[in-house]
Amino acid sequence: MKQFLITAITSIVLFSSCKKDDTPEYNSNIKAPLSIEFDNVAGSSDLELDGGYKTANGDSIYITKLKYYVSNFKLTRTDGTVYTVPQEDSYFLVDESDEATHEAELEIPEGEYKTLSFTLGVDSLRSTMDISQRTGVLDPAGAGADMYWTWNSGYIFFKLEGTSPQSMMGDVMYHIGGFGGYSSSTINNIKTITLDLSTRGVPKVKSGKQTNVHLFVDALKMFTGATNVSIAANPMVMFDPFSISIANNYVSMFKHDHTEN
Ligand SMILES: [Cu+2]
Repeated sequence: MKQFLITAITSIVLFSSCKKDDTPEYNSNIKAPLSIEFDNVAGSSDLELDGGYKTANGDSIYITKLKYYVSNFKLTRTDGTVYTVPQEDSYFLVDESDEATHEAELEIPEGEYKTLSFTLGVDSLRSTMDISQRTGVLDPAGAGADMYWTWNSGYIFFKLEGTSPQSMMGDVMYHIGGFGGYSSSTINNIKTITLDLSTRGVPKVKSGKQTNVHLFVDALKMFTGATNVSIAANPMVMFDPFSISIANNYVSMFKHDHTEN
């Protein structure tokens, strides 16, 4: 009887201590899926191709194309340690016209993460690598074909095209790139984006489930910030010093909206 009581009490204690522990156990040796969703918007509206929008300057724009590279993902755990996604698995080309490209699928160690950081564009190291190291979305003869300047051997990081009544020729074209070139005196528009994930839902990454960090990307931010962009004055910007002002504006287009845990 005494033996039975001890066993019973022990199992109650074990059972209840097990039940009380409702924080999920993470194993940082196990990798689990985390998707980063790039949900393109235009101000407070969802972005639709051929949709008409107003810029901060009051200009009208009909956006027909929006594409940009995101790469070099890094995540900081709630305990402050950092996980860097292996570089080969870290290049994505978001294309508004192709739904399948709106999520960057990552595999990262189980855990809770408070900060997300990534490059908007393609880092200079990869930009100058042999063509054999630039495959998939970086293949200038394939998926990256309209995102590469052969004359400049560099990627277009961000491309927005459309039409506007404020443009003298009707078209608008913003092709923003510039990795710094082979000498440091050329345009460098590589931007690092860092987003706090702690206030709108910390992702709890665990194997056996899909976790999604949902970002809003406001394309109209390229027209406003330190420089208000007038379409009449700058309907076409490519590899040009004014691209620096546009890139300084569009760094603020990313916002963490929520997380699906
Ligand atoms: Cu969502």
